[in-house]
Amino acid sequence: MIETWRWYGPNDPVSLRDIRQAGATGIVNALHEVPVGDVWHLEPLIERKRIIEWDDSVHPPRPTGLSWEVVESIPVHDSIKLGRADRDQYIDNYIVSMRNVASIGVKTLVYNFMPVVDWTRTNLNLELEDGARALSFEMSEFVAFDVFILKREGAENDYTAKEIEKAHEVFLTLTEEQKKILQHNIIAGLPGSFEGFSLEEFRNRLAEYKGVDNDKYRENLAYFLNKIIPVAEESGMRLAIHPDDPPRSLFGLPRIVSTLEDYKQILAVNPSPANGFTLCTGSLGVRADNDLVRFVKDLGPHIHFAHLRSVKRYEDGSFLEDQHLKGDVDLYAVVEAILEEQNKRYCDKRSDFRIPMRADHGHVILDDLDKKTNPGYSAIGLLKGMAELRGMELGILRTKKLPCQEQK
Ligand code: DNO
Repeated sequence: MIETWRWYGPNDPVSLRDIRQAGATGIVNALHEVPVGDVWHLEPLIERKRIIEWDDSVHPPRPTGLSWEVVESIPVHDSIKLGRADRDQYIDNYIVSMRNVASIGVKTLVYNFMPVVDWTRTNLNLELEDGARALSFEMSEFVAFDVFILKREGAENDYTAKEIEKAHEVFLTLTEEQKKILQHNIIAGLPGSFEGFSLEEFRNRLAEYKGVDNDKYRENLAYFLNKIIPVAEESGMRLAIHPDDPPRSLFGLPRIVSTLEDYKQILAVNPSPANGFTLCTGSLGVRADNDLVRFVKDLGPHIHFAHLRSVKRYEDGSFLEDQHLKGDVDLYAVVEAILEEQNKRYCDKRSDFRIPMRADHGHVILDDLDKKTNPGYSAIGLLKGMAELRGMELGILRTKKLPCQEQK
């Protein structure tokens, strides 16, 4: 696999040097500063690529040894998601951005089709027994926010009486400060999600999705895909849609990238090799009925990127982001399946036989506990996860008989 690392750009507290020392060779980056819907112009892309790939603190500048492998993500404008009359203009912008990204040599593009909220957690600082801090999603806190803080119309119909009762108990224990933090965690936008809202803005945004059910939403995605897949093909790009995180409906919104069936429907829009997926094991792994090895076996040639992390699932739908090799996701089995897929590609002489992966979200541990870090993206926790995954990959490659062995 190609070991990549998500870097948030020049303001990321994790430096490119840190990333090199962690052993990654690929960078995952985005122009986070560009507003959703605007074009990503060539100059800032070239500049960003230069910063990533060239160290000019020395003269003459020398290569950093890092290459910009993946763009994650160019966000998709609401007009496209909602199928509004002005969507073509935003799709045209998207296409210009894609061409610009391809022209600087970045060929893997992540995007998502989650409505209104991107990845969602209730707690960004859950203290674990050993003092480490983790991200988690507590169902009753989420329901408490939806029903008692946001007071979304009809919210109570989306939950069982028991869930609402439990959420009410939780709500009553929350201080004003805790309510604010909960609201902030859920709707203020996590890193990489591009947008954040106030309560009022959030209500308005949700209102726009009234009447957009999964079928309609799928049509809107298909319309978008039918326009961008030919562009990806022409420019040698691989599209990698990111799954819903968590993989179930939130706030009564449509959700169409949560299961293997969903992935297959996306592929059915156009089976082009360019039409592909991010296998995010932590997002998909929140559902016990998602068999992740099956995803790799059934969709193998279309898996263009892997986010590797694990979650611990709870009965009521809550989950905790666990250590990479702990929790309920069997990453050993997933990595083994990915290596088999790589081997098939190698036998088939595909030039993209090495699948980029990144250790996704680590715990905040050691010195990072005293630092300001991006939720999920503190250096030492990610370094630990990546080192564990790297060792596991090597172990599998050394012991497994693969028909076209050489795939490093
Ligand atoms: C969280 C990430 C998301 C993801 C985007 C993709 O860590 O998995 O931010 O990158 O949803 O568009």
